[in-house]
Amino acid sequence: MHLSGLAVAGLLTLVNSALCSELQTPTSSTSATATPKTDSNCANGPLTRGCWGNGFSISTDFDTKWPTTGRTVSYNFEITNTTCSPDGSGAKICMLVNGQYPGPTIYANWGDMISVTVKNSLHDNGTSIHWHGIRQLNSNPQDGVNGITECPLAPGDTKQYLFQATQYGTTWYHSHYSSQYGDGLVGAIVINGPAVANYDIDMGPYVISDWYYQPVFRLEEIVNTNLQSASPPPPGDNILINGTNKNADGSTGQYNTVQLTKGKKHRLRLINTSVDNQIRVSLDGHPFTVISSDLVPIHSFTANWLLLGVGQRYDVIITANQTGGNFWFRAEVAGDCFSANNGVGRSIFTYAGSAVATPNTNAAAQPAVCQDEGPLVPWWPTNVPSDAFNSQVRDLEVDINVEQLTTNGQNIVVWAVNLTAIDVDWRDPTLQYVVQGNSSYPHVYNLVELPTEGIWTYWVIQETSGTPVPIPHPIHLHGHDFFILGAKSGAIFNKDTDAASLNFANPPRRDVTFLPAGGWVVIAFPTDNPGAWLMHCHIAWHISEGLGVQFLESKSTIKLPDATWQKTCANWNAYYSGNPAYLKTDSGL
Ligand SMILES: *[C@@H]1O[C@H](CO)[C@@H](O)[C@H](O)[C@H]1NC(C)=O
Ligand SMILES: *[C@@H]1O[C@H](CO)[C@@H](O)[C@H](O)[C@H]1NC(C)=O
Ligand SMILES: *[C@@H]1O[C@H](CO)[C@@H](O)[C@H](O)[C@H]1NC(C)=O
Ligand SMILES: *[C@@H]1O[C@H](CO)[C@@H](O)[C@H](O)[C@H]1NC(C)=O
Ligand SMILES: *[C@@H]1O[C@H](CO)[C@@H](O)[C@H](O)[C@H]1NC(C)=O
Ligand SMILES: *[C@@H]1O[C@H](CO)[C@@H](O)[C@H](O)[C@H]1NC(C)=O
Ligand SMILES: *[C@@H]1O[C@H](CO)[C@@H](O)[C@H](O)[C@H]1NC(C)=O
Ligand SMILES: [Cu+2]
Repeated sequence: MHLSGLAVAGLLTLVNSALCSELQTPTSSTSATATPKTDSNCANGPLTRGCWGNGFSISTDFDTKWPTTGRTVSYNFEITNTTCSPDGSGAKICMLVNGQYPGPTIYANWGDMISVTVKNSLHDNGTSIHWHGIRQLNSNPQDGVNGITECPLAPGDTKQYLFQATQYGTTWYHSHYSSQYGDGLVGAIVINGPAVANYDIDMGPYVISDWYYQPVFRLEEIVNTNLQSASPPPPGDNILINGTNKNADGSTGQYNTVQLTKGKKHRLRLINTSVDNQIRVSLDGHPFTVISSDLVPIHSFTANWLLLGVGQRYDVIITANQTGGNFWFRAEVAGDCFSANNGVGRSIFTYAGSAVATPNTNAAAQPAVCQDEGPLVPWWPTNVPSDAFNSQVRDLEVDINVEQLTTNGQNIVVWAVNLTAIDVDWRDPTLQYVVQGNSSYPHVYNLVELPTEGIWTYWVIQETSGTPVPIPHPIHLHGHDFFILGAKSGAIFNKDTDAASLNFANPPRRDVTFLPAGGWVVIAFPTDNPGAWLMHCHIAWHISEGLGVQFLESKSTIKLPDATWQKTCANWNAYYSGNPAYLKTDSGL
């Protein structure tokens, strides 16, 4: 389906060295004849998006080098329990940042420090805010995962998160307090930096999400009841595009509208903030040129439809080369990913000079393969060593399993990684164990120690064949991007026969990937960031039900939390012990 522009291994070196000049012509290609120029000499602009300045460019290895800008961008977030009605269908309880859905967008430049002061003004819930995809190099206590890297913020409490943007591109933030983000506690993060292709206009984030009319804590109960009888979770009620849509029968709400300028190239930052549903998106008459997957710049390819797993992002360039008029932007649940929704997502893209009107455009033919898009060839090439694979690879089996959840004493059906369902104790986050030098982690912390820094680790994530509900899972890792060496649906990984099919040469790299239905995915990441890092399915219901594992990496060199961090725990413990009514009923994540 996809036309791979530059993704030919043999061209890699040439393309890298010729990059800056290549990007100076608005119409692409001709890299072979262009005169190479050093990256550090040019500034970023519409015709030189590969450049950044001060010695940094798209060809910088952002694992080892990033600007130090001396600048801190600061935001204040107040989280409230309120009501909202993004598609006009009637008010529901929402938990929002500064009363907005989606929450305010965080803007920063590559290398900036980002400071967000979060105040929890909820009445009856704690909260913790995770900065999805941010590497948090040597800043593990800022990762915002209650029960692992911090205690939740008690109602009334405030916490400052402070971290550096060592990568650039498009990402998002969300609550990690059970399924709380499903009630609207999400927002976009845009980190300006270089890009692999030129564009004129940055249209900013475009947040796409499933939407439910019932409060998320009630939905979780329904999901759990259904799962006991192997019934699917309830379908979503709608799909919102940048926070709005008409309702399913079109009687309320409004379409989001976007203006295109004829002849210009527009960058759109697609983000999937769903809780359950995988969604495909498309803009009629305008193929997407995909320039990054998650926070990783890639060799561009074009696609009419893009499948976004929960948490995934694609940055795309749209060339406004039609004569004018109105075009449908479509967001539809991917039925082939076992997703279901009562509504479809629609918005309208209108050329400047044309009046906004209902489009009469037709959709491109939709593919139906539930897997990551591709080819995803990272711009900065990284080869994963293959020699240590066989000796170091370890299995993490994913299955539906009956476990005794310690929190509520009920025998409920849960998802599990390595046949243990993760279940954290908000009062005793993993980092507290590290501070206390206590290595008696509860079994349900599902903790895997990675004591050796500076090596590659390899993981086979396998959905076992006994699983009664083989469905794809969007797997997300904190603290690292992972490299995806291979994946296959409906099969058990066999080291002897499948290892040879794995791709170690500049494999796809990102922070969320699909574990295909009933099959396997093999990932690798280097231990280069000490901390306690959660890896989990990003379907909110599944991580609530325990589909997660945590890596405790190089615990002896983790930057330990300070007194302010301990105060958050003291406040939480005082709140929680006095409020037995709000006992947690799920993994807590
Ligand atoms: C939100 O407000 C409703 C209605 O007052 C209340 O029942 C609910 O417990 C509140 N939830 C939180 C998290 O504060
Ligand atoms: C969070 O708040 C909701 C009400 O909005 C309540 O139903 C739920 O029990 C609370 N959960 C926790 C764990 O605080
Ligand atoms: C989506 O909404 C945000 C404001 O919430 C805005 O900054 C952004 O430009 C919008 N995206 C598009 C593509 O219009
Ligand atoms: C968002 O992710 C969910 C869950 O993985 C998926 O069902 C949905 O299709 C994705 N949305 C888009 C726009 O791809
Ligand atoms: C518009 O540009 C796209 C590339 O983004 C190209 O595939 C398409 O053929 C062009 N369409 C027209 C009408 O020129
Ligand atoms: C270590 O943690 C375990 C599990 O929470 C606890 O039972 C034990 O008392 C702790 N040990 C110390 C010395 O704090
Ligand atoms: C999986 O769980 C088993 C039993 O608890 C444990 O022995 C094994 O080390 C775990 N696997 C990994 C990769 O930690
Ligand atoms: Cu899942």
